[in-house]
Amino acid sequence: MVFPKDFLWGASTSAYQVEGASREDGKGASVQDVKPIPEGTPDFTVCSDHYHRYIEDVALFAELGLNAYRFSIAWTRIIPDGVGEVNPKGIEFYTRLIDELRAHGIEPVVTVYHFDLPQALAEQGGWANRATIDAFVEYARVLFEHFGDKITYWQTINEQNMMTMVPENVTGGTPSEDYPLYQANHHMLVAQSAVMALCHQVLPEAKIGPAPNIGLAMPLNGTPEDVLCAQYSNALDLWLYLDAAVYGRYNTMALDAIRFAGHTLEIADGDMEILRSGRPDFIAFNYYTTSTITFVPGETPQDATGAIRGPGRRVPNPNLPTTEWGWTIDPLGFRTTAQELESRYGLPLIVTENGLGAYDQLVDGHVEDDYRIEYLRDHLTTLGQAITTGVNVFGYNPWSAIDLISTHEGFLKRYGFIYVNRDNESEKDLARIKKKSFHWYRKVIDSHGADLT
Ligand code: BGP
Repeated sequence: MVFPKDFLWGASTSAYQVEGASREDGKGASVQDVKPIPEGTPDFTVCSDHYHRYIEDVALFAELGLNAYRFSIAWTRIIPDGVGEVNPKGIEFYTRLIDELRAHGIEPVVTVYHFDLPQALAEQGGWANRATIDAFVEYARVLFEHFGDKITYWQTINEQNMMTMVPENVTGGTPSEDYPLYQANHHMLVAQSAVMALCHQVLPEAKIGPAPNIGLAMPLNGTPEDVLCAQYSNALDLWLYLDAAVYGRYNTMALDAIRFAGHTLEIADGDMEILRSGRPDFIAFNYYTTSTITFVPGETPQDATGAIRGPGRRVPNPNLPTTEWGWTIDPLGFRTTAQELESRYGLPLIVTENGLGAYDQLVDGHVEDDYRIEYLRDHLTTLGQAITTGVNVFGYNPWSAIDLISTHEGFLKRYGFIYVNRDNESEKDLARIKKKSFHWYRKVIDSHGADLT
């Protein structure tokens, strides 16, 4: 048997993309609710209406065979203004959702924060403001108090690296030119470590870890310059986040690239102690793709002596196909990435996202998403290979359990096993329809990963 006995066969969503009810029952606005919406896509008031239909959805997750469900809690449902009053209706909703999952034998795998910073905090500078560290720790404390006896697996922050690399994920709209990217990132790292330490202190049985987006960068050519640029890219975009979370230190190459590029980064007294105080029990990671890097003279950071001091340019990989949105498809890169994580950190791993966004078509009540089955099959195959070589992976949660809003395309770009009958123009009846991939994944789970056909 390739997959371990207690393997978590799950699927994934996030609060602001699936729930809707974005201004109901006392919920405050998050940066996602107020950001400019890409033309032709809906806002977040309805999404997949999971907030009102979670009972039906959880029943479908159980029918799919899931024994885990990875979702996020909306900070603004729990503490509408980011700090201060706790909203009882928010606590009630997640209590009901978690109880419903448990009643169906589904392990809740909870993300504390997935791109939906409270707008009230964003107005005070968001993560650029040190006060957000305390706000995050207090928010986590509320979650631990109310849900600690029901949850074993917590993830601190979804894709912190994608919030720093694409800052609109953290600030809502386009950040101002003087937004201190790496200062804000530093505050997030400190907050994350403080929350991991708090979790271990108040919930000794619980397990907690970070959830970055990890896909290795590789050199386009076999030139030493491309290799060095790819190494910088991995340091800056990946290892910065995990070295801080796991070892409580700044990755040297990342720090060099940050300082050489002239970013502000002030590390206050005591911050490194906090970083060292919080240790993860596992690494959760989202994997969609690898990247390919090349050295470009005049563009790649170089100092006066000509020494390279930062990453190169991301380019398409000529050896690999892409999705309809130009994302490179690299199943073997999934194995390489998992093995690299194992050799760098030696911690248990859980995949919290992996999947294919596509223009699914509902024809005569059916969605024949063979392309998604192929993508997931190829990735599960290489994940199995990684496990066979000794990598400790304890769960797989493809994105997404059910169709939900994609950041730039709304409902045009779908990922789910369950089709939601709506589009960008109309909410239609929001009916749930099982796609072909639903039946395929159920068979995979039933056979414990032995039957991927
Ligand atoms: C990840 C995010 C998810 C989800 C996914 C797919 O980066 O954690 O929230 O959005 O990517 O992205 P997209 O919908 O842009 O294709």
